[in-house]
Amino acid sequence: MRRHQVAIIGAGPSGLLLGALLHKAGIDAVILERRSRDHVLSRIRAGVLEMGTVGLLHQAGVGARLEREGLVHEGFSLNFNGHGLRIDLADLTGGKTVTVYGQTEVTRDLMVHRDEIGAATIHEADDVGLEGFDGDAPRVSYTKDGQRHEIACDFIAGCDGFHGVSRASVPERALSTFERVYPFGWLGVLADVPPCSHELIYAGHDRGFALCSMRSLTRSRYYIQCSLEDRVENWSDQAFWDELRRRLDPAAAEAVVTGPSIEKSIAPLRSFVAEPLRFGRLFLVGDAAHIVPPTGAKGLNLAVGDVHYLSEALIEFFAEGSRAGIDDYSRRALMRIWQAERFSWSLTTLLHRFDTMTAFERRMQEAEFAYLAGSRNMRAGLAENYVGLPY
Ligand code: RFL
Ligand code: PHB
Repeated sequence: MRRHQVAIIGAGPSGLLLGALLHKAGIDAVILERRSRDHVLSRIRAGVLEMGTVGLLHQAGVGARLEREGLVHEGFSLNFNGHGLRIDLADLTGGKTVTVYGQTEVTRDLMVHRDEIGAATIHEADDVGLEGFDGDAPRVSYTKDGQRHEIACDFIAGCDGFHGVSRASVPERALSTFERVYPFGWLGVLADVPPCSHELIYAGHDRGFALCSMRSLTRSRYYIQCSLEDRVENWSDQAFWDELRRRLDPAAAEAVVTGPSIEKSIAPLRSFVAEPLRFGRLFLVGDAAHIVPPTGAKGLNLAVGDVHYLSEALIEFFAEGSRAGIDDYSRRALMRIWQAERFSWSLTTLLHRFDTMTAFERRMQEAEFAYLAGSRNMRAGLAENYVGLPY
C-alpha cells in the first residue's frame, strides 16, 4: 500500500493550495481528483481575490503571474435603481485593495507548480472512499483505469467541494448543517470584449440584480439574476445583453460592449455551513464545508482562509508534534466562515429582487442603500468585509 503523510481529496483551489503549502514545509501530500485536469480548468468561477489570498499564493510560490497580470482594484460601484455609489476600498480600509484574477488562472498556476515540484496528483480517480479517519490509521481508496488502489496516510483533507465525498463520509449525527437556499440564480456570461467600467459594478434593480466584472482589460464577466427555472439554452446572447443593459444605469449600459459569449452558465445561490470541520483525522476545507452566495466574492477567499489555518496546524503537527493547531482548526476557521456568511447573505438580501418581497421589505432595501450612501461608517464596514477580514 502506498503511503503519504496527507491525502487531499479534490484538486480545486483549496486542495492544490494546501498541497503547495505542505510541500514547501517538507510534508508529502497526494491529491486525488475525480475529474480530468482540463475539466477542472474549464470551470469559470471566482474572479476577485482578497489581499490575504494573494499573500498566501505568494507564500506558496505561485504569485509571479498573478503579480504581472492581476488587476488591482481600489474600489467598486454599487447601484440601486439608478442611484450610484462608489465604495472606495482603499480610502475606507487604510489602503487595502482586491485583485481581479480568475479562479481558473489560480488553479492553472497551482497545477503548473505541482508539475514543477513533481508532486503526485491522481486525476480521474473514481469512487474515492475514506476509511478509518476516526482512528490512528486513515486510508483512502479509489479506482483508476479499472483498478482499485489504497493509500495509507496520517490525515485526510476533504477539499472536494459541496458535492464531494468527504462531508458525505461523516456520520450524519456528527454533523450540524445550516442552510438558506435563495429563490433565484445567476446567469453568467464570459465574453472577449472590454469591460464597461474599470471597476466592478453591483446593481440592484426592480428587474433583478446585475454584476459587471472582468477577467482582464479585454475579457468581461457579466451576471444577471435569473429564475431557477431558466435554462441557458433559452437565453440568446442578444437577450442577455438587452436584459443586462436594462438593469444598469444609463452610462454603464451605454458603455457595455457586446460580443459572442465564450461561456454561459447558471449558478444557484446558497448559504450553507456544516459544523464541525474536523472528525478525528479528517478535515473539511472550502466548499466541502461551506457555501456562500457569490454576491460578496467570498467563496474562494474563504476556502483559502481554511487552507491557511489547516496548513499552519499540520505544519505544527509534523514539525513539533503539537496537536494544538489541529485541535483548534474547526473553531478558528468557523469564526471567519460565519462572518463571511453574514456578509454574503446581507449583500445578497440588499441587492436582489425577491418575488415574495413585501412593499415594506423593498423600502428596507432602499433605506439600507440610503444609509450606505450617507454614512462613511457604514461604507467602512462594507469595505472592511469586502477586502477580507484578517486571519
Ligand atoms: P471546488 O472548486 O469545488 O473544488 C473541489 C474539487 O473536488 C473535486 N471532487 C472530487 N474529487 C475526488 N473525489 C470526489 N468524490 C470528488 N468530488 C468532487 C471536484 O471535481 C473539484 O475539482 O472547491 P474548493 O477548492 O473548495 O474551491 C471553492 C471555490 O471554487 C468556490 O468557493 C468559488 O468558486 C466561489 N465563487 C467565488 N468565490 C470568490 O471568492 N470570489 C468570487 O468572485 C466568486 N465568484 C463563485 C463565483 C462561484 C460561482 N459558482 C459557479 C459556484 C462565481 C460563481 C458563478
Ligand atoms: C466574477 O468576476 O466572477 C465575480 C466577481 C465578483 C463577485 C462574484 C463573481 O461578487
